[in-house]
Amino acid sequence: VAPFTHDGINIRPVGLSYAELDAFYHGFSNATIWPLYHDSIRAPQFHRRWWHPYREVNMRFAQAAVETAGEHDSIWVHDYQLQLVPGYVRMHRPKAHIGFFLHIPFPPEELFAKMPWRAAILENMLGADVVGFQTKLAANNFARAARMYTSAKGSDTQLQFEGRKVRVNAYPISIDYEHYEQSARTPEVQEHVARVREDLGGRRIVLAVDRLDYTKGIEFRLRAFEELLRRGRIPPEGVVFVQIAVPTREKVDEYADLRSDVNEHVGRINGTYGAIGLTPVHYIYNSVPFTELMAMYAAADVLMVTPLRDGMNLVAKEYVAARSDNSGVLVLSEFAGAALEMTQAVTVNPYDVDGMADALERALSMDPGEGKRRMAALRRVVQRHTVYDWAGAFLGALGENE
Ligand code: GDG
Repeated sequence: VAPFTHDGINIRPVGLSYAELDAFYHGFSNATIWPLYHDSIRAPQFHRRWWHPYREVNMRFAQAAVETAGEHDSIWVHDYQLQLVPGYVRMHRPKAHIGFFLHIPFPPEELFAKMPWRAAILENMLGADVVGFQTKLAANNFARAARMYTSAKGSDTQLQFEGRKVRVNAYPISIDYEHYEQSARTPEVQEHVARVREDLGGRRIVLAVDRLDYTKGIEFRLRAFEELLRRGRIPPEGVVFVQIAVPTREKVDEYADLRSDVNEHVGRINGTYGAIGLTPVHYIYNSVPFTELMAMYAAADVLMVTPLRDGMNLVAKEYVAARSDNSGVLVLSEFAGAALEMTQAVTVNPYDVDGMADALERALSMDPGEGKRRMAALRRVVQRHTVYDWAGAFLGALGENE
């Protein structure tokens, strides 16, 4: 594919064969690194037949960057699919300013230690001048692993590696706050909100929005909603749970299994607690258009963001940005990166089904004054730290290097 321009940005595609897509993307990226870096919630698979294409594809991305970048240019590499790119670029562009940002967690040493190619991964990440993570915890895990498995020396925030300084730090990502706040107010979205409320029979709305990924805690969340109904204090006539689950990585076995487990569980809850014309769980296995998503954020009385492990989680930030009247309650997992900033949410252990049912009851019966105070505080956090601040902080650090 030839280079092209989109929104004023020049894009140079890097081509992959289907076999490479399988091994590099579905295999090493999504069935080795993804589970390993998310607490090994599912067993990571280690295959040499995936590692070689992963290296090959990383080399090809690095090559494309080298061909387009000048000697002193800044190059910002993103995420777990491209961890080797900083090192490969460094070989050919020793004076470039290279940044690397990991969008997902970086695991503690006991887990990372299993990675058969741990030294190669760390050494190539250390090819960057700035290695950034969502949280301090991830940054510290990385610095520790680097000191353990490479020749790097130094502190948790500054390492020396092969005669260069490498900064290691947390740069929590965020959203375009204004964009979400304003989109939620448009007449088109507001009309949609009214329709959604009516369609759902005026019940209180509990919403969840995730890719259908085993890291997002969807099964435990369904159990919590089921427990809420079992307790009977809030009847199915009074509350509805809407789960939007966006299809993702369907070629990886674990995702197909998760899909059928969730289908079955939703069926069981609706079979037990539903009636003609009354469906307790509305399950959408599809991506919804942006205006609909905004309408759901604006309509939801409670948003449940309960991942078992998540680098950040932007859905939590988008929801609060959409609540300009300060209504709505955010129930948030302790294990999402977002929990470190969004301390006024109702926090939960996403493995604790009873605890989550308690949190849901609490959220649904929260005194409006307390709810508004909490939401206002949450909105301030996101408003004061947007995606532009995130990019500015990272690129600022990259510019300071040398
Ligand atoms: C990775 C890390 C980190 C979702 N459903 C629909 C839809 N979405 C949009 C949301 C949000 C995005 O997708 C999901 O972002 P998250 O941050 O929640 O999660 P991941 O996809 O796992 O992202 C994560 C992130 O990278 C950024 O660094 O926060 O921890 O895992 O923007 O709004 N958008 C539309 N329809 C949908 O149905 N239009």
